Amino acid sequence: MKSRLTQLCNAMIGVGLSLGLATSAGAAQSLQDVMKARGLTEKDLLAAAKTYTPTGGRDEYLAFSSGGQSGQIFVYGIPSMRILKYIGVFTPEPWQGYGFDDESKAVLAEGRIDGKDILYGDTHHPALSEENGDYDGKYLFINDKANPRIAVIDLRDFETKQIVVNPFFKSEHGGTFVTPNTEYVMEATQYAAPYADDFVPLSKFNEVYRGGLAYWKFDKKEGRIKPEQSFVFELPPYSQDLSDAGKGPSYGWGFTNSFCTERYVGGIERGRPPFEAGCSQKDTDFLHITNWKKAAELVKAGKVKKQKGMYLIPIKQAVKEGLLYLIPEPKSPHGVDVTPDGTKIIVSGKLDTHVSVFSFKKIMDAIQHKKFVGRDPYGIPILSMKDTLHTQVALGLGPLHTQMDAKPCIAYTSLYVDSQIAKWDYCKGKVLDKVNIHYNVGHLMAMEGDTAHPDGKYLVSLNKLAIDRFNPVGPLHPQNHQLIDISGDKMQLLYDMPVPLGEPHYVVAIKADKLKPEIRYRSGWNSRANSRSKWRTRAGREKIVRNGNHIDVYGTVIRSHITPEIIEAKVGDTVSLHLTNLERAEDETHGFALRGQNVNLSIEPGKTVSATFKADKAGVFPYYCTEFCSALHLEMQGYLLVAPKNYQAAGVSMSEGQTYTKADYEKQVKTNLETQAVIDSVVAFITSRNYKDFKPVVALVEDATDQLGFADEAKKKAEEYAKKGDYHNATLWAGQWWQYQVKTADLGLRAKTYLEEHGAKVVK
Ligand code: RUQ
Ligand code: CUA
Repeated sequence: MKSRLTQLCNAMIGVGLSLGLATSAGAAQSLQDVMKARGLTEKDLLAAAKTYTPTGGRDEYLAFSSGGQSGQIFVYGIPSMRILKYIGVFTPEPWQGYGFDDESKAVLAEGRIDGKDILYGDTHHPALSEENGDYDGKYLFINDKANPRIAVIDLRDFETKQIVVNPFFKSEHGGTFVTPNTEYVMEATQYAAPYADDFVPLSKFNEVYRGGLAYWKFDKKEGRIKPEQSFVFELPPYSQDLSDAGKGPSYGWGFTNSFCTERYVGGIERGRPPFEAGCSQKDTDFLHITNWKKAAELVKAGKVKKQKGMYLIPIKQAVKEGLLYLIPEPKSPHGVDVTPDGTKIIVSGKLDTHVSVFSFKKIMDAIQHKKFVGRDPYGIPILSMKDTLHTQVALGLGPLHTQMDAKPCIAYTSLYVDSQIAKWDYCKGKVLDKVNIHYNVGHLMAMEGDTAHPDGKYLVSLNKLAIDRFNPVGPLHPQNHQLIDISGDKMQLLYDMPVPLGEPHYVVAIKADKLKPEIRYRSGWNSRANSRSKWRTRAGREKIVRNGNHIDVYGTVIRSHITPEIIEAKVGDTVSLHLTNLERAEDETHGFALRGQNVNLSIEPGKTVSATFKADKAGVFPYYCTEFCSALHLEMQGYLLVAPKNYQAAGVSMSEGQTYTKADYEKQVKTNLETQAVIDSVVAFITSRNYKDFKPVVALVEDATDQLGFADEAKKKAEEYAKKGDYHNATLWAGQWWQYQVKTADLGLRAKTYLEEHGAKVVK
């Protein structure tokens, strides 16, 4: 009889043959045939060639997109537009075990409001950390508009590490935007509300309701926001909107616009005109100008009082110290964007056809000469729009957001109502080109387009509606991210990417080679706390420790077993599972799922995670690995047995379905020797090639060597039992020896295929 491995190899060859046939059948068609059959134009082919990325290829940029109402972030490559990852941020995400292990539950718990778990977010604006105004590839921030919160994501492992709740705001929008060295993360309110947590009637709107702008202090070394070093500007109850931080000459200043400076309060159900009417009466709203650098100095000098754990700068103090100014800006503005050189501030008025370009120098001149046209009802000095404007350019209907090109003075602005993107020159005030998008673009994003040194090349249009772009999937449509080539004079639409997630607002893209994510964790790592886990467990040191009613299980996972495989508890016990993944190989994640207890873990190589739950019911609870990690993955299983309180074990013997004899043992050993021969031939192939020149192969070989080491240990145990005449256990250990051989062979074959596909050379 053929060994199982030979069968496996034959099956593999079979797959290869059928693939080969399919490829040659495809190759028989010419490009023209395919174009005709699919109705493609030459322009389509050109677009395809600009985005298509062959297997194993890499993207030049990675984009981090807000996942809107999903409370997540997702990551995709540009120009391929292939989605690479979802990152759980404000919402539990089962694949990553986010919100299911104790470590990540602690992160989500930081985001509680009034002690309540808030398990969703309305994510809007991701921001990458910066150094001298350019992305450094270290951290990512995102806000939650609905529950005023900010999250910190570490780009070493793309995991959420911290959530902070704004103690004053009841709603926000203008975050996250970072200052040029990530000194601070900006977050502005949206809908005004009282700072206190009690009831305040709407009749007190003007006196007690407030807007605000937080500057959250970020510690780059630690990778954490420091609320106790952060400060908040008290602002009038206007609806503050987006922000941007100054850079270059405008370094130290922040810009935040607003709408509904009418301070209108609706009540349509009472016969009052609705918010939308009352909030769009005036021709202008206010651009808020804040001096965060001077504010930080005041805080440092002990001149600002603390409230609710943060520094709060009252309007009066901000005005007195010259930290806060207003400039009228056209009706119901949306985006505010500082140009790469920091000299100009571009504001779009949703209800105006213009974008307004303000000059930072003119703003400073007006401030220096105290040239104010008046004060708002809260005493904040107002600069004149005329004095501070550089130019205004009519772009089209509903201008929202602006991004910058690598070429000087070139910007792109989204036109929501027109469903277009306009390319224009903000120095000369001239429109250069327009492209139609599908449909109603909100944000748009050029490569590193909000930094001091934008890259240009591509633009992504984040559309609010998809309507007819994709196959219908019911009333709720996917989102549509459209990729546009901006390398030439004319913009060219390249690709539509449907996204089945919440409405994305902003997205940021960074040059992929600036990111240096890890492949594995240091062994026994608590990734959320970024430290060694106190629960880490080494191979052979697994144990179950009982302390009164609490059981701590120090376990490990490795291809293909979970240690321990049997856990006994009694009703009423609290069980804490602590599992360490012992793997060092790339992509060898193990999962862990347990019936009925909401326990679902993702344990990446090196990671230690915990899951604590109450064994509140007697019963049998199978658990298993949820990642198909090896041929014997289905056997990666175990039992949690919860016995009734008064249960007394009658005996310790396990009943097994089979007993093995000397003949069984010898048969297994024969299979193992045959398998070893296959391994040897694969090893001979690999070592006769220049495999050391291929990094992925070197990693596979290391992993295979580890597995072979385990095989050796199992072999020794089998032989010891055989020597004692215990052929039952000898056969079982010989089977385990074979398991490790199969893993070795699997790795070896993967390495061999890689070498064949990459033209490895024969060496002497
Ligand atoms: S905002 S477009 Cu947060 Cu513009 Cu959505
Ligand atoms: Cu580990 Cu499947």
